[in-house]
Amino acid sequence: MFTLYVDDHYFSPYALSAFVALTEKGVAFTLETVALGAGEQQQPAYSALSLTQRVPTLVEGDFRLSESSAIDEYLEECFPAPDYVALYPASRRLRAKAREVQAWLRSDLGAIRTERPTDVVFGGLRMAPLTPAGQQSAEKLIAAAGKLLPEGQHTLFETWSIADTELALMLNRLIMNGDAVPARLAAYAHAQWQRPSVQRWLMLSQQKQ
Ligand SMILES: N[C@@H](CCC(=O)N[C@@H](CS)C(=O)NCC(=O)O)C(=O)O
Repeated sequence: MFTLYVDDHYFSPYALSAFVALTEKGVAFTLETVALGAGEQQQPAYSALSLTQRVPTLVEGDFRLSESSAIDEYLEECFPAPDYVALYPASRRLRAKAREVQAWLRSDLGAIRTERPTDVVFGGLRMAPLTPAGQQSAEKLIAAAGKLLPEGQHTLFETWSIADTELALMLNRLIMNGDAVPARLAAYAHAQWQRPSVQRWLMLSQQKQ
């Protein structure tokens, strides 16, 4: 019924989000990979499917959807709780807060994304110490995550949400490189990384290397 297009190295944080969303919903889907390094995303076969010529793209019959947060929201509407795992909190305000986290992680913290690419998380790469701009981004992330995460909890809200996977990934860019992150946030990111849907992605990524 569904086909999800992701990058062929399984390094894309956005593809991870859509993959986790589909996996959590427990619906059958086929995975296809796009060789980004070879420019396959710009070739006619893929650009006919993806408005943005980026991964991820979800295909359902003649319906095609790119942009990971749009995919997450679409799946949430197609497969709502309580029959399916919820990707977003039930309360309107908390749902808005989850979307706030998702939007922020996509639009800010560029220095972390540059200096700590996801190769660090999925490919074992280790990078040079953070520049002052990277350090400033790291401090901003740590301060915000510290405010968002309730004491003694391993989820941002009462139950897991897709924002947890995304925030944990951003923290893991630092943690897995050996950068200083408070123990409470490191424990949160570690717990999030044990989620079976994330582990499935990690297996795919490891098989590729
Ligand atoms: N805002 C998009 C970002 C997607 C994106 O940047 N994907 C990257 C891989 S991480 C990509 O396809 N890059 C190939 C290119 O831009 O040519 C989303 O959330 O899906």
